[in-house]
Amino acid sequence: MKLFYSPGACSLSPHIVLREAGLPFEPVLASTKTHKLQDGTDYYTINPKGYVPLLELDDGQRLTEGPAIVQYLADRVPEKKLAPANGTMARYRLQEWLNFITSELHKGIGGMFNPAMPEDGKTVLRARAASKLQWVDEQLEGKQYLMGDEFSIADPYLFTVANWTKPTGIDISGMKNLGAFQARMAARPAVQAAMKAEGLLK
Ligand SMILES: N[C@@H](CCC(=O)N[C@@H](CS)C(=O)NCC(=O)O)C(=O)O
Repeated sequence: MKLFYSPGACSLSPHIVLREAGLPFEPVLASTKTHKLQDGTDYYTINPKGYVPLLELDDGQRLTEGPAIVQYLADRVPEKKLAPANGTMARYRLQEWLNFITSELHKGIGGMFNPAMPEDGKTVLRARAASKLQWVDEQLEGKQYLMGDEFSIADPYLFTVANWTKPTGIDISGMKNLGAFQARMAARPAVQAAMKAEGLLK
């Protein structure tokens, strides 16, 4: 498989999941700024949507949308228990988290990276993201991970978007559970390996 990614972008989530899953893959850099691969290929010819992540399967099929990609990967290795079994209530709980992160956090926080976003807009997005993260912080009370004491594919997604609070100026210093979650995630070998591979860690 090939994972098309850009350093530190939302593609870090499936990148971590690939490493947690222990599945062989080739990371392919697709800059979100230039929309070009390192060999000059126009990324729109690979993903007409223009964005990362994209997972190219061994049979050539291409899968987009982070929440779909991470579920596909988890279902490839059920023995790793990265996601509850399909059809169970726990799976819907996982999907509840993935959808919350993608629609309520990812797009709001990510929007602040848009150079065309005016300062007023950033202020609104910052406050909105902070209140949603405050809610996440409350949900993490007494838990190691979003789904409880077991790691799941929702966790790298939250970790990735919560990392964006620093460059976007969202203050999470008072969110102790979220801070502890970020530190717990950062200590996982798969997270460190993915971050090193993306040049985010030495
Ligand atoms: N709906 C997509 C959104 C992916 C997305 O927003 N990717 C960003 C990076 S975090 C990107 O590649 N932006 C560049 C662009 O849209 O051209 C998903 O959840 O996978």
